[in-house]
Amino acid sequence: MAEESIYSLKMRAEANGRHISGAEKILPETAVGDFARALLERAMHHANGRPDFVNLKIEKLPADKVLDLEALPVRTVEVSSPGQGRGVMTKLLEDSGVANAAVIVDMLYRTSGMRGAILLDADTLERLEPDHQRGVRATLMDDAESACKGANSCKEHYAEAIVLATKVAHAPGMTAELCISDDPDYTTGYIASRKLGYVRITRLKSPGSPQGGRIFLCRTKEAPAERIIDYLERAPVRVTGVQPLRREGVFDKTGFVNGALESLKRGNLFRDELIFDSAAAPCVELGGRGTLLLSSNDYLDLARDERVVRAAKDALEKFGLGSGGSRLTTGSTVLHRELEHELAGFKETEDALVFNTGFAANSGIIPALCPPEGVIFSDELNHASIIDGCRAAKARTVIYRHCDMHDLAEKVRTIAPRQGGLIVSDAVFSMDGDIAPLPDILDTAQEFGLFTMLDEAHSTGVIGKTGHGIREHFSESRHPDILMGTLSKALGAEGGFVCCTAEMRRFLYHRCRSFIFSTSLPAAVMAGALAALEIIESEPERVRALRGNVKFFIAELAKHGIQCVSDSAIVPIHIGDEEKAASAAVRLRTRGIVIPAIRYPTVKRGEARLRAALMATHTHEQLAFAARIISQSLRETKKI
Ligand code: WAQ
Ligand code: MG
Repeated sequence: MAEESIYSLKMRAEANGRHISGAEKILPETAVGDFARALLERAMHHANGRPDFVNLKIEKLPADKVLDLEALPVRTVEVSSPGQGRGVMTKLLEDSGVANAAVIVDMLYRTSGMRGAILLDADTLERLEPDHQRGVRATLMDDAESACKGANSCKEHYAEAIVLATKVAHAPGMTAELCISDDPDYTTGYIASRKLGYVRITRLKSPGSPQGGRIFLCRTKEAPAERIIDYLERAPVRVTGVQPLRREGVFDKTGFVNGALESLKRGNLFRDELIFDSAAAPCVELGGRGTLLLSSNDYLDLARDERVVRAAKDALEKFGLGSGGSRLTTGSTVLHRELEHELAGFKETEDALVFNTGFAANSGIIPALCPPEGVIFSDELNHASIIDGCRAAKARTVIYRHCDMHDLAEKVRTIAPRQGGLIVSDAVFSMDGDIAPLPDILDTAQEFGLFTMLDEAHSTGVIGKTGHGIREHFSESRHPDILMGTLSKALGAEGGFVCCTAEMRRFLYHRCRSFIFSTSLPAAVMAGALAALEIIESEPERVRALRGNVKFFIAELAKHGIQCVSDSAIVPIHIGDEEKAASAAVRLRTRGIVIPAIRYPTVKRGEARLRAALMATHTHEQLAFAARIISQSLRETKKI
C-alpha cells in the first residue's frame, strides 16, 4: 500500500498590513480539503477583525522528513501573583544549570510586539536572530492527532503551545524555552525543556497586560545558530500524545478508574476473568485444557440437558430471540405465563411473576413492598441484591445477626414497627450454604404484620426432600409473602421469579420498577426453564444425587483434616486471608480444578474462602480427587 502523502497548510491573514491571525497544520492528504476550508473560515471571521489579505499555503512534505515527537509531559504550577510566577520560572531555569537566569527572565519581561522569539545564547547572552525586530519563528509543526480531532477543534493557547514547545525542546543545542502569551487576558505562560517538561505557570502577568514574548535559550557550543534556525523553521514535526489539559480542581476521570483498579490489586481483590470454551459442566474446557469445575450453580446439570435445550430451540424458532418489549407492553408470551403457573405449582402458591434476574427481583421488590415509614429487618449475610433493595427503599434498615432469631425478635419488638415493613433473608446463604430458620421468621413477622421475603436462589432444586425448597425442608405449611427464586441456578436457565398470591403478583406487576422497566426475557428461556422444572419434578433422584455428593465431598475433605459444613450444594472452605485464598485458587487451577476464591466485598474482609459448588453429576472419583488436591494446595499456601 502506498503511504499517504503529507501536507503542510499555513494560513496568514492581514488587514492594512497588520497581522490578524495565523495557523498551521500538518495533515494527511484526505484531511486537506476540510482543514483548508476551516482555516479560511477562521481567517475571515477572527475576533481581531476582517482581513483584506489572506494567504493560504498548501505544500506537500517529503514524508520521510516528517519527525514524530512525543509531547513533553505537562505539569502546572499554581501561583497567586506575577511576582511569584516570575520567581518560579527563574528558579526552574537556575535548576536547569543556566547561570544568568534572573537576567534572562528579565529580558523576557521586557519583550513585546515581536512576531517570533528571541534566540539567546545561554552562556554569552548573545542574541542570535538575524532580524531582532521579528525574531525567529518555529513553524511546520502540528498535533499528530489533529486530523482526528476535527477541523472545528478550536484554537487554544495550550494546545498550540504544547506542540510548539515540544518541537522547540528537541531543537539541536536547545536549553529551555520561556514564554508569556501576548493575549492580554491570558496570564498562564510556561518554561519548557526536554529536562523540565512543559511547566505551566498560572500567573506570569497581570490580566489586561499586552506584554508577551518568547525566548529560545540555546548553546551554540552544542549547535551553530544556523542549524538551530534551520530546524525551527524547516523541519516538519508532528507531536504525538498531546493530552487535553487537566484543569486544576477538575475531577480526574482516568485517575478515578485506575486508582480503583490499583487498590483492588494491592488488596488482593483483583479478579481474573476465566474464559471457558464449553458449557458449565463437571468437566469444562478452560484454556484448551480439561478442568474439573466445582463452582457452577447449575446444580442439577440441567443447562445442557437435551430436553431443556430442545424446548428452548423450538421456542427460539417459533418466537425468535429477543422479546422486544417489557411485560407491561408487548413482552408477555404464553410461555411466560405458562412458566409462571408451573412455578406457582412447584412452590404451592397461587401465582408467580418472572423477573429478568434474581438481582432485579430483590432490588425491585423490597422498595415496592416497604413504605418509607416502614422498617426492613435484614440478615447480616444477605445477598448483595437484597442489600441494594434495602438501600433503594427509603425505609430504615435494621440488620440482625446472621440467623440469630433472638436478635431478630428482640429488634422487632424493640422497634415495634406500626407502619409496615418486612423481614428479608436468604433461604440458603450463598456464601456459607446454611439455611435460614423459616418457621421462627414467620412467627416474628406475624406479631407485627411484617411482610416476609425469602430468597430461594440456592435452595430451589437443592433443599427439601424433592428439591422444592425451604418450605419443604422445614415441612412448613405457612407461606412467606414473597418466595423469591432464580431460574439461573438449579433450573439451568436465566432469570428470577417470585411465587406469591395472585394479588401480590398484581401489586408487584404495577409497582416493581426493575420489572416494569426491563425488556422481558426471551420466550426460549421460558421454554427451557419449563422443561427443567418438569425434569426436577419427574427425576427427584437428581436432588438426592446432589445431596449425596455434598455428604461425600465433606467426608473426603474431613479425611484430609479439612472441616466443612453445609446444608446445601455450597461448601465453603474457610481461609481468612485474601492473599492466601487467592493464591490457593491459583494453585488449584494450575492443577486442573476451578474453585473461586471469594473475597471482599462478597464476604467480609478477613473472611476469604474457597467456595465449592457441587453438581448432581460430579462423580465420587472427581470429588475425592478434588479433596486431595485442595488439601495439598492449602498446605502449600499456609507455608507462604
Ligand atoms: N515561534 C516563535 N515565537 C513565537 C511564535 C512562533 N511560532 N508564535 C508566537 N511567538 C512569540 C511571539 O513573540 C509572541 O508575542 C509570543 O511568542 C507569545 O505568543 O499551557 O499564547 O501566541 O496554558 O501569545 C501559553 C499557554 C500560550 C500556556 C502562549 O503565546 C498554557 C501564547 P502567543
Ligand atoms: Mg497570542
